[in-house]
Amino acid sequence: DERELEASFERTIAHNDRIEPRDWMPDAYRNSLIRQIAQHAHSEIIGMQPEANWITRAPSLRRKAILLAKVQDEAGHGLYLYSACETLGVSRDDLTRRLIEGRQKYSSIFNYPTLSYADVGTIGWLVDGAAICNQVPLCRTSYGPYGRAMIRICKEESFHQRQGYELLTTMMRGTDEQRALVQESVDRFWWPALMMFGPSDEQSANTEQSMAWGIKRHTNDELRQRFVDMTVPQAQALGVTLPDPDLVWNEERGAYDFGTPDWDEFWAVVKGDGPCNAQRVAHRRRAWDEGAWVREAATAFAASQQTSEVR
Ligand code: FAQ
Repeated sequence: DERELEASFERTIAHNDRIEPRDWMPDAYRNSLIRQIAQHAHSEIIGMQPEANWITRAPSLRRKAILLAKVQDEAGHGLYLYSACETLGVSRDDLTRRLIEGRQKYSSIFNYPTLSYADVGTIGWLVDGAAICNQVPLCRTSYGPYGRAMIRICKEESFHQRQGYELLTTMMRGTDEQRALVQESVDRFWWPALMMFGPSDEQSANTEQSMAWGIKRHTNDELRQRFVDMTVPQAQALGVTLPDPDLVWNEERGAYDFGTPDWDEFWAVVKGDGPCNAQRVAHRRRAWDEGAWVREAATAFAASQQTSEVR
């Protein structure tokens, strides 16, 4: 009966074992997973746009090949994640509709524009760097299909992070103008990258329950701190300044102190008022509409195959 099933679910969570698609789970657990995995999938797909903006203007064949591969990887991540989400009983079509109708979110970071080629490097270094920090613990999330998708995604994100850092290293060894482009790009992306981890723990509505269910393994602030501590030495090695006057090593804590992100800006972007929100969603909607004939043709073909099998 229901009580027995619930007790079995709680035992699985307490043992840090995995919940699998056919297992019983509370509706709230299922819905919270759909919310988080769908947002994550949407982020990967919408996240293709800012970098794709530079594919046709890559400075060399080598850079173009790297960038193409990276943007294609993001599409793949979106597809693994939509598949993981479908195991919870929602269809990809439905999820895409929720995105283009503004009923589901995607990461705030992709609502900022990419203004120079240095942004390709900065996104790899900081945005993929933040994504790795957030996603490595998600490999141990309590829902099996999500955790398994994360393993492969994290390996690819590591490559993305390295290519970004390598691009910036090359520019920093170049001309004064190139160094200025890198610094300007880092100045724009630093705070939005910190916001990727979500609101502060006091403002985070979902963290407590998600931690209790083993969906999340760390709080937003813990991961933000980990990211700062990991990134400061990399900034020093690169020779760029992070735009935070309060950033200072705290001997006692064995960690960096840092300033407070502009949370008003964060909530405005989350609610749809960032610099590129309208453009990003409109582009996704256009791609969806223009792809309608492909979906219809595929469905008609599948149906005709079924009829011929019956015959
Ligand atoms: N943007 O209660 P919490 C990538 C929402 S990496 C927009 O703390 P939670 C790789 C949140 O949904 C980026 N909304 O929420 C890549 C909630 O609203 P809701 C994707 C945000 O879930 C690189 C409300 O605020 N990664 O794509 C954001 O416990 C380069 C309150 O927040 C993931 O999605 C935000 N930054 O913690 C691709 C990782 N932060 O849902 C292309 C998986 C919070 O109640 C190029 N997700 N909100 O309506 C997570 O780890 C979590 O969902 C958090 C948020 C940490 C994002």
